[in-house]
Amino acid sequence: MSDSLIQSSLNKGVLTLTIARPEALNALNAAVISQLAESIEEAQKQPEVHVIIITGSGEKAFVAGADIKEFAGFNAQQGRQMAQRGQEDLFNRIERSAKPVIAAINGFALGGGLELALACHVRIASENARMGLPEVSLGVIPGYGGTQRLPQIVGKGKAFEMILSAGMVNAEDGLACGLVNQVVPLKSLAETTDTMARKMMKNSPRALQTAIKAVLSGYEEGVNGFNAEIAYFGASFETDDFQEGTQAFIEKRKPQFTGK
Ligand code: CO8
Repeated sequence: MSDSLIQSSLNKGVLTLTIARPEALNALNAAVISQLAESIEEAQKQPEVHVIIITGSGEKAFVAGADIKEFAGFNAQQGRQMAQRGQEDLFNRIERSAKPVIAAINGFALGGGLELALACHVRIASENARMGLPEVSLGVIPGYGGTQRLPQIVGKGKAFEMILSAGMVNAEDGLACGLVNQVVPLKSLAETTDTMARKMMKNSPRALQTAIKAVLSGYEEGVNGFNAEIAYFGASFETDDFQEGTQAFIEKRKPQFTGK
């Protein structure tokens, strides 16, 4: 599958979605958001896709933010709609993906670009990555989940520093504060991300999906994450993947998971 703004390539279970708008440093306009959302949705239905990687085209930017030129003339209602639609259609959908999603941050990840990476389950950055939420420098605030997901990932103090200073952190600082999981040279980024994806892929697809749900349940309003974990844990015992995983261990062989 391939279209103009999202390049899609499937390699033995790993789907890489590349945002291809290099002339605007891969900035998220409405068309990118809708095409990326469509690709993520489609990937949920494709049994041959096990892990999804999101990255940006070129060697300079992952995504340099929401498209400033597109939203510059918006009023309050349009701004609210843009944030709500984006969050519902894309950012929440990525976070709730049944298949793990990894961000391969290959350069600038700013504003909506960092928010996109924050919605992914794991972030791997290249050494040239520069990350930040510069919205307040434009007179707005993060609108694609940044005020919520950044503190969840790096803690409230560091999140306040990043959001209020509008400054950028480099890859090394991002690693130190837990913003990214790993930092590698740009030339190794694709390979390292692929290795991480394949490590995840060896596991039960059903259990991966359930583990994602269990982790996220702790962030849902009114849900007790520990109780949700108990329920999800118990339900795992009725899956084919549980039978296969435990039998394979006992028989000293590799499991052949079906995801059921
Ligand atoms: N939107 C639109 N165009 C952009 C963006 C962007 N976010 N970023 C870069 N571009 C364009 C530039 O305008 C330029 O185009 P042109 O050649 O036509 O002038 C081209 O990409 C190349 O960029 P630069 O020439 O600026 O490249 P530099 O290497 O000089 O600088 C930077 C790179 C530092 C990344 C610089 O481009 C920059 O500061 N970009 C903007 C970063 C930013 O502020 N991002 C946050 C945007 S706000 C946001 O994301 C809000 C999210 C929440 C919205 C929720 C809904 C309301």
